[in-house]
Amino acid sequence: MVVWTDFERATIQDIFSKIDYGVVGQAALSRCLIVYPWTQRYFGSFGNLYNAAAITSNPKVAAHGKVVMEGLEKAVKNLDNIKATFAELSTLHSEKLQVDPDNFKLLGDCLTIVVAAQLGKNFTPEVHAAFQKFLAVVVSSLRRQYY
Ligand code: ZNH
Repeated sequence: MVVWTDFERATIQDIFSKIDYGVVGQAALSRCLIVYPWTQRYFGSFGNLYNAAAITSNPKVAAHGKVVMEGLEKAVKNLDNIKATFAELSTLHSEKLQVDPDNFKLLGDCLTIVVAAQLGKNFTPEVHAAFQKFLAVVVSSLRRQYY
């Protein structure tokens, strides 16, 4: 079982209360699709992902970025039960979407960059560590239904 300190709980909740899911989700998913273009293979129905300008102005990318952030919000609200919270989502990514689970870490790293840029000097080493731990638990929970 994952144990969270009061500081970690407060930090994760604080980050999610401050960020705009639409802005951050769009930026993180766009970054992932640009920096790791092979991740585009899962988004064949999203239309034009031809270059960075097309990706960052694609409304489906923006909408999906927000959906991912709303998914993460469920984890924030269930910090003591992330694995169970994400059981269904893990099965969906494994069996239906067939997303290579290594991509969860890549998207998580892109999200860290965007959050760091938004928080500026408030993104201290301690805040980074708490956020990184949160993402690690999220990634391992999303991997859980893969075999
Ligand atoms: Zn994912 C979907 C979340 C990652 C791909 N996703 C999805 C959803 C959600 C999510 C919530 C919706 C579901 C339903 O509908 O039910 N994701 C998520 C999260 C994460 C992720 C939280 C981490 C962080 N994904 C991911 C990645 C990828 C993906 C990495 C690749 C690369 N997803 C996906 C897809 C889909 C999803 C493809 C479907 C979309 C549509 O719309 O179709």
